[in-house]
Amino acid sequence: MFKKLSLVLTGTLMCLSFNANAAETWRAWNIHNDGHPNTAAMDRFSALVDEATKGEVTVEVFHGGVLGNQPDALEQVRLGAIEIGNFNLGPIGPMVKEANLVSLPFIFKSVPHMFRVLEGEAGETIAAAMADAGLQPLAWVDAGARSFYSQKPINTPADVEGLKIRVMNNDLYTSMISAMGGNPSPMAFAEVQQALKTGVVDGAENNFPSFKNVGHYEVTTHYSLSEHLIIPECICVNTAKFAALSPELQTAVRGAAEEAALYQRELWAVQSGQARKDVEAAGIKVNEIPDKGPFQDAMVKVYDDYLAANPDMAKLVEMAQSTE
Ligand code: BDP
Repeated sequence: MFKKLSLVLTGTLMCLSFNANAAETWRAWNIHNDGHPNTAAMDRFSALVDEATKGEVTVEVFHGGVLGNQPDALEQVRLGAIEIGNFNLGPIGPMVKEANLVSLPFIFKSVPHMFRVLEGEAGETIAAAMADAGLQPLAWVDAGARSFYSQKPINTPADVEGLKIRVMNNDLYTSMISAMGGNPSPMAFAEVQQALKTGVVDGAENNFPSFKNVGHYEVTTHYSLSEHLIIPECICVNTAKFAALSPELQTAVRGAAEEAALYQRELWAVQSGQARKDVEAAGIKVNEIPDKGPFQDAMVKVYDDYLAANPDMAKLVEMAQSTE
């Protein structure tokens, strides 16, 4: 009798530990620090996944880019060494051609327009290509519009002439700066503040929350509302890891990502306005650029060269431009 009971108990314990081993722990990459909307949204995502999967999937978020710079982290997710993260589609463009649609300057009229494009056929094409490349998007995240900042106001493309401007890693951004007569300098996000401070670069470009969160506003004086890029972000997971989950767990994790993304968009709406106020209070001069026409004209060459080299992208460009 005792023997039997102990056998049953051992069996039960073995099952329990088997289940514990089967539970997934995912490492999540996030480049931002506390105080940035995406950091709060990724923490919320982690809590939502825990709740929705009853602890079967655990997401441990590493903030502040401690798991590496963005292009490296993206490669890690593709390989499955990091499972998931909040990524900007800018550095994904060089890996997934279709994702580069969003890195064409002025391709979107506004953030709502960007989301309409992503929710349509163009977005499906981009998501499918990303998943094929190992980066499955679970939800799209808002990253506002990117504008230039430097030690002087920029009102026309001619003001960029001769300036060394930091950009993210993507040939479209180097072409964009070159088309205005500037010198593009691709560089990891973590290095930008020091580069601005020491004059290694004369300027950079980003949205208000990122401009504020990592202190770029402390080492520049003017933020010029060129809004030349509206680049979405994603919560993206290693495709194979996601596919290996049961259908129920996939639904739970996707639902958590969608809810966290909606939360992010709400936070973004409030905190990007607040970030602008904060940097202005700290002395940053913000200048509107009422006529963006000259910037858009300067980009004609960027589009021409890009489409000549990537004729298969014309359809996606057309889809985005014809989306109301
Ligand atoms: C921020 C993005 C982040 C980028 C960063 C950059 O959220 O993913 O790495 O810009 O400029 O706005 O590198």
